[in-house]
Amino acid sequence: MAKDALIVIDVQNDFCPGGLLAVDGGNEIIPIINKLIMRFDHVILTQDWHPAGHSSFASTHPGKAPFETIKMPYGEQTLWPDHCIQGMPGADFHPDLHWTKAELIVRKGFRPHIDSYSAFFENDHKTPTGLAGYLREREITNVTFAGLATDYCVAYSALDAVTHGFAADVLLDACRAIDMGGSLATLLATMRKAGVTLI
Ligand code: VGL
Ligand code: ZN
Repeated sequence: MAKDALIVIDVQNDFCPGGLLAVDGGNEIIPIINKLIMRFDHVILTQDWHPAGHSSFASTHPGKAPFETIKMPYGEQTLWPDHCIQGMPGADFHPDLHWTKAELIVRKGFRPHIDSYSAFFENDHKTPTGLAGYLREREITNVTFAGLATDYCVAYSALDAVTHGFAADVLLDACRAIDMGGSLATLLATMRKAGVTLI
């Protein structure tokens, strides 16, 4: 029998209006996500969780500005404004998010030299977060994604879920995108092709 979990991606202050890497309308999805949290038996949250001076921050690379890209040993990396620094208010869940029901919080992006968009793997696509093993041990087969941002952490998480053999849905009304250089359209097409169900 299918067993479902809701995975709420990065609904943190820094990704909401007023935050350091604000996603347009990021706070608008919170009431929808709160309803989903009530409906699902199993809820998992993720938290972008960077040490200060993280290699994905433009400020760490002299002469680089946010939203430029650089080559890292694991491939192209977009540089971001400093955001979601461990223990800072910007890394907290948004105060309106009803997060207390969560059974697991997965933190990612804590290795200084590698970024992590996906809840399953770091951006080298090799270093696991442990989430796949957790879901398998819990016998969860279907995962539904909501949160921020559609075209980064949500998309990469959904794609990796399918790679791991989970059925993956993305509730687009419960997500908002960064949408840089057509990234939203690209990632929506990539997800569709990979077998992610976009709702
Ligand atoms: C994210 C950029 C950098 C996300 C995290 O949660 O989508 N995007 N770090
Ligand atoms: Zn980040």
